[in-house]
Amino acid sequence: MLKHTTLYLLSAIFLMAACKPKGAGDAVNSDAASKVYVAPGQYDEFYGFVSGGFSGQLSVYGFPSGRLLKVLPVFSQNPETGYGYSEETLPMLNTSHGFVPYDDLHHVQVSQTNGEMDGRWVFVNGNNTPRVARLDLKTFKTVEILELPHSAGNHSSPFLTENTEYVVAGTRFSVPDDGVEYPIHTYKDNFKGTISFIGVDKEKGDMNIAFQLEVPALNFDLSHSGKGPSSGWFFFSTYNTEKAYTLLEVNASQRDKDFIMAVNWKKAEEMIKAGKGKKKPAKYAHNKWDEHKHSATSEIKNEVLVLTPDQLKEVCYFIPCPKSPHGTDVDPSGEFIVGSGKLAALLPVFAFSKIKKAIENKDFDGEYDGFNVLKYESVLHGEVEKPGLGPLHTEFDDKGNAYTSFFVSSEIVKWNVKSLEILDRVPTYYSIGHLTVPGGDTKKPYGKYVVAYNKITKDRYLPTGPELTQSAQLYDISGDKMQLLLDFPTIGEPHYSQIIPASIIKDNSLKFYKIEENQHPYVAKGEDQTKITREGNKVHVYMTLIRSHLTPDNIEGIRVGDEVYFHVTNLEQDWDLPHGFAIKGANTAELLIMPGETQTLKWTPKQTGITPFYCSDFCSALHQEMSGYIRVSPAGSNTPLRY
Ligand code: K7E
Ligand code: RUQ
Ligand code: CUA
Repeated sequence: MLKHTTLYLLSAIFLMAACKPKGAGDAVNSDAASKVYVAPGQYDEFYGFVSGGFSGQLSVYGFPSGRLLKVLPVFSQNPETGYGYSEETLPMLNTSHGFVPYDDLHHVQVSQTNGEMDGRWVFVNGNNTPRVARLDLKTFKTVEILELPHSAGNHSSPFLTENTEYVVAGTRFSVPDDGVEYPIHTYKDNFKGTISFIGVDKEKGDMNIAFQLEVPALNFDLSHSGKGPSSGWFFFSTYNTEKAYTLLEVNASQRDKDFIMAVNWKKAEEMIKAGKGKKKPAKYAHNKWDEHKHSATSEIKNEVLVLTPDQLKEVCYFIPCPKSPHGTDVDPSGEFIVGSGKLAALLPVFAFSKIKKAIENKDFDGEYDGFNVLKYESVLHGEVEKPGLGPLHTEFDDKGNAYTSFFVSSEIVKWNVKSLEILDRVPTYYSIGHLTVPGGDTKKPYGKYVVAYNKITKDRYLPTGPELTQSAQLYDISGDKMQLLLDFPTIGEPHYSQIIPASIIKDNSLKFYKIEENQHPYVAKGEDQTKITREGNKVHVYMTLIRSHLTPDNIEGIRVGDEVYFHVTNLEQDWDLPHGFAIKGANTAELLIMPGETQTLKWTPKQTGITPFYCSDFCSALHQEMSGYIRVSPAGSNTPLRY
C-alpha cells in the first residue's frame, strides 16, 4: 500500500512536467534574431554534435544558427548513404548477438588533450546493446564500434579521461556475468555492476578494453572524469542502494541518500600494470573501419581483465548523495563535483580537496558492501538551496558559474559554484533533460551559449500528428541574465551533446579520398580496370562512376539465382562529387559513393528480364544519362557474360 502511494506521488511529480510554464510566448527579445543570424554563405562559429537518442544516430548542427548540417548514422542503418546496408558497412553493426542495427544513443564526448576538446574524434554510447562508438572528425564517419561484455544498459558512458587515455563506461543495470542465469530474487547475492576502462590509442584512436572493475550491484547512471587536482579520479552517480529488482523507480528511491562512487582509476591502472588483473571469459564484438580498404571488419573477442571487489577497497569510495543522483559533473577547476538528486530539494556540491583529506584521514562513516563510505558533511563544499525541482545535469561557463537543468520545474538555473548563490533562472519549453555549454564539461568552457535539450515539445511547432519533433533551445549566456534566442527541432530524442569551436575541426576535414590510396580488394582505379568475373553463381562486377557514365553500362550473362556483387568505385577527385548507385528491385541497399571510394551492393536477381540501374545523386547536366541495363537470363541458361 505504502509502495503504491509513493508511486502515485512520484508519477504526479513527473507528470507535472507536461504542464506549460507561464510566459511561454513572450520570452524572446527583439534582438534575438540578429544573434542567431548567419548570413547565407557564411559559416557558423560552432559545431554541435547532438545525441539522437533512440534513433541511434548523431546529428551535426551549426551554432548559433541551429542549422542541421548532417545526420551521422552510428548504431543505425541509413538509406541516404548505404551505411549498415552496403557489404562494407554491415560488419560495423555486428555484435555477440548478431546484427543489431539500432540502439539508444545518449552521450557524446569530443576527444580531449589536457582536459580541452581537441576535435579529433567523437565518442558515443549505445545504451541498449552495450556498445561504444568512435567517429573520426576528419571524415565524420563511424570508424569503430566496441561491444562491452558483462554490462547491461551502458548509460554512464562514454565519458573520457583528460587526455583520452580511457573511455569509461559503467553499467546501468546490474546483472550477473553474461550467460549466467540466477533467480531474479537473488539479486542481492548474484548481481553486480561493472565499469569498463577502454584504452584509446594516442595516434590512431583505436579502442580496446583495458580492464573492468567488478563493483557492487548498483545502477551506474552517469559519470565524469576528474581534472586538475582531481586528475586520476572518476565520479559515478549511482542509485538503488536498496538493491531493488522490481518496481525500480519506487523501491530504488526510498532511501534518503544514494551514492556517488569516487574511483581512483590511476590506482586501478597501476594494479593492472603490476599484473593483478584476472582473466575472465567474455564474448564481445570489436568492429573497425579501414579508411584505405573502405571496409569494416568485425572480430569476436573472448576475454577481459578484471579487478574484483576484494581488490578495490583502496580504489572505490562511496559519497552519500541525496535521492537518486543523475548527473555528476565536475567544474572546470576540477575541485567541485555537483551531484543532481532527481528527487532531492537541494543540490550538493562536493569539494575534491575534502574528499582527498577524508580518505587520507580514514574519516569514514561505515561501509557499504565492503567499501568505505565518506561522511557527507566532511566532503561537502555546500548545498544550493531550493534550486528547482528535478535537477538532472550541470554544465559550467568560464566565469565560475554553473547551469543546472531541472526536469520537473522545466528550467535552467544559473548559480555560482563558489558562493552557491542562485543568479538567474529561465524556463525551458518543456522539461529539459541535458544541457550543453560549448566545452562546458571540460577545463575550457566557451561561455557564450547554453543549449537546452527538451524531453517534451508540446505546442512549439506546427502539429505533425500524434508524433512531434523533439526540440532544443539556444540561450545566450554572455551577459548576467540568460536570454532565449532560438528553438530548433532535433533528430530523435536529444540527450547530451558537445559543442566545439568550428575552427578546431573544419580545416582538418577531408575533401575526398585519393584514388591511388584506395586498397579496396575490388577497386577499379580507372575505366580500363573495370571487368566482370564469375565463380560458380558468384559474379563480381568491378564498376566505375565518373561524370557522366557508369562503366560497364550494358551487362549480359547474369542469371536468376546469381549472387551479383557490384563493387562501385567513384573515380572523381574533387570535393562534393559523390555518385549514387541504385538497381531496380535490389532489396539490400542503395549506395552513395564518395570520390575515391569503393562500395558494394549485393543483388540476387529473382526474375528474368531487363533491369535498369542508375546514378541516384544529381551530379552533372548529364546526370539523367548516367544509367545502364542488365539482362537477366533464366537459371541454368548459358548466355555468355558480355559487358
Ligand atoms: Cu539525463 Cu540518458 Cu544523460 Cu538523457 S540521460 S536526459
Ligand atoms: S530531376 S533535379 Cu529527377 Cu527533375 Cu531532379
Ligand atoms: Cu552521377 Cu548522377
